[in-house]
Amino acid sequence: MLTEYMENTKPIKECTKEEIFKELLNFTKEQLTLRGEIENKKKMYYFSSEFLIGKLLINNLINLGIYDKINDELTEIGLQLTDFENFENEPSLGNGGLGRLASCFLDSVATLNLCGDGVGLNYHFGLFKQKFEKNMQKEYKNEWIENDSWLEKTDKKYTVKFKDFSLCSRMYDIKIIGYKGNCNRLHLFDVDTVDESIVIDGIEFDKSEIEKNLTLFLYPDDSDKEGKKLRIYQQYFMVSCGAQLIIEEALKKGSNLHNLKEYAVVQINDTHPTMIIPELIYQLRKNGINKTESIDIVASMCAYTNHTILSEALEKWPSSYLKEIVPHIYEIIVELDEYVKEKYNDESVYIIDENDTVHMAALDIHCTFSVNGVARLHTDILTNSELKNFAKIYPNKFNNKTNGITFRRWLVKANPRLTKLISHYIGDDFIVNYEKLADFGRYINDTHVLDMLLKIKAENKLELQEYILKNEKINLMPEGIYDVQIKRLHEYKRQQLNLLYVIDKYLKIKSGKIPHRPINFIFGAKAAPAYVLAKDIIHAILCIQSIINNDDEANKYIKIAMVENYNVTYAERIIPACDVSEQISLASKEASGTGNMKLMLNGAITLGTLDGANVEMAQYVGNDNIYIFGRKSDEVIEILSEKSYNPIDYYNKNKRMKSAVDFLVSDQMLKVGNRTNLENLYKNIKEKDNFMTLLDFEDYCDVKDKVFYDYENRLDWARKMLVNIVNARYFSSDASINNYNKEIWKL
Ligand code: 26V
Repeated sequence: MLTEYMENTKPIKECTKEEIFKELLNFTKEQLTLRGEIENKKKMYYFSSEFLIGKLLINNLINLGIYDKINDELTEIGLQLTDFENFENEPSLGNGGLGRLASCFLDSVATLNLCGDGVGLNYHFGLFKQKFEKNMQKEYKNEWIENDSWLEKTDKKYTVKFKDFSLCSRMYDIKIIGYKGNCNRLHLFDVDTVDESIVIDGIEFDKSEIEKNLTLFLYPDDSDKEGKKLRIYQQYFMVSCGAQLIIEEALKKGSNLHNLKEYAVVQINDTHPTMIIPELIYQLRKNGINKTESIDIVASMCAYTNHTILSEALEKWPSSYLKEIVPHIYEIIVELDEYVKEKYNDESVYIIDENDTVHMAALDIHCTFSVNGVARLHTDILTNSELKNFAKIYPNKFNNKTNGITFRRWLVKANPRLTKLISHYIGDDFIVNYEKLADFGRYINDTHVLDMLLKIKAENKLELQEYILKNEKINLMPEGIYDVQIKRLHEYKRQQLNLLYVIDKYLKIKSGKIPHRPINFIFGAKAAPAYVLAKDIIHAILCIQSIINNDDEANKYIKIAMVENYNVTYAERIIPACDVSEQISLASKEASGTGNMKLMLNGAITLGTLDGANVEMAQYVGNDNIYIFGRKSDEVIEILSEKSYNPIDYYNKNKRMKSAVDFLVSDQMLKVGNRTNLENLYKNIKEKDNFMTLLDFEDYCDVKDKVFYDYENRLDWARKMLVNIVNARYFSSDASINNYNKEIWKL
């Protein structure tokens, strides 16, 4: 196919790799245009400030169903598709789980042949690029847009009105192809006036020139007033473009707008796109629909997904900012708030509080027809505690939609070896029919299959060793265990707990107690640029990495690899090679997690707390196939409400823990690290420890030791792997999207 396509250019054998890549790109784009668009009277619009789509060439070829054909053609000239990964930049349009979820969902929506588009922003530098300098995280702009990218510039333009000026938008599209199916689109809005040259040092820029800076960065630092206002500008710009698109498309299909809900349903991904509600109301009124009807229409076509219970992460904007930037929208928010205040005599459900602060989640809950959490436990906590006063008012609105991941990227693309093995035994239907994966369970006592699972894992581990050696100059020990914690850096995710275990292990080795098998501790995490403690934790991990990896007495037994600029591409390499998956958040704090599901699908065994989707994972695989430790969510919620936790009590009681904590400010650490940062972390753990690391430390160490001990029974371990792989079928995003469609979108 490719060779034919290239007939008019140079013969493929005479081309450089770069030239072949360009041809591959154009060829794949052409194949995509040959596919039809998914059409339907009613369309779902997925509004999200993030879409972490990952590289697209291989993914698109897989979904086109021509990956093997093209790869075979390349093999004839001694190449393979994976040789071209490095030529493509990874789009930097997301931050973590929430953005990757949006992308898995778009893949599943298209694969299930549902009509649904994504709506977001085209950030030129997206999320920062992370570099490590002097054992510290440094942020740089992430230039991902190329001339030959997947972005299609369209002629669609809308005027977005702010108080003192208007901006003209430009829509870019990325095609989203379903597996062996047709296409939907991801619409990314931008302004032509954006000026990349105003970024001076790292990620610093003048926050006041909106027409120049609007779409430069995802989540610009909002620790100051200018930053907060810029976020409001971004959010309103996104939803206003999206609302105008929805109305235009509905009118074209024959809607009279009174019946808009028959043409469009909006899924609001967290609170960032919440202003879609007042904006749609505003647009409908502009089109002649009266006050109450416009509110009713919008509430009947919008649905909201909550992704966190952490109060500091729930968006609240001072009224004055909204008044200053989008007064016509603020006016509608006031109207909605008055309506709420009239009806309910309960301050906890007000949209605007007594400090004149607008609670975006409250606006969502009142003005949508569906509110969902992202895992069973998370939804229970929302309805029974965090949002219980809302749940009382609207018992039927609250529902659960457990997250999921697409098998196309996280198995077929990331782990071709495992995909081939499973396909060999049960055929390849499971790629789109997740229930079929159950058939692989039949091989639970087949020693050949179990051996193959171990062999594949070993090969994937070797590949990762080579990659990390090349990229990080760290030489992992592939005969050892790969223990992996990859996720955004946050205190509640407790990378510091993992780190304390590593320190403990190191101190043990120094005192002569060596592990029976080498262990590689692999970390990947970015910290928000203004989140000081998170950056201090990264600093501590990097310092320990430098101490241990350079200590010849210890580095035979343990190694640390904190990889630079962890992203989707890196995840695709680490996940298939992982033995032990660290999911160790403080119970009740991780809404769901999705990395846990990806690792499970690739045969990693979870070491985790009963938090988020781990709870459901544990129910499916049973106690023998997952390692659970730590306080349960209800205990944690109680301790938090009593305010009774004091870390120093635990520190004083446990010598092993004390030594590990004290090591953070030891001479050895101060030699490679910065005193201020290390002392800040040390003090925080001893005096505050907001997410109760020390409370769970002992149990964590004991269970983790048991994991490493059990790893030695290789056949038993392989059985655990198989049980995990088979049960990961419940976490296919196809399953989640089926539920969203049946219960919310009704397309
Ligand atoms: C954001 C922030 C920003 C300010 C500092 C504190 C903080 C804490 C948490 C967050 C998370 C915001 C929402 C989010 O990304 N939630 C993630 O959504 C995933 C997809 O549903 C889910 O798997 C993760 O558990 C959840 O943390």
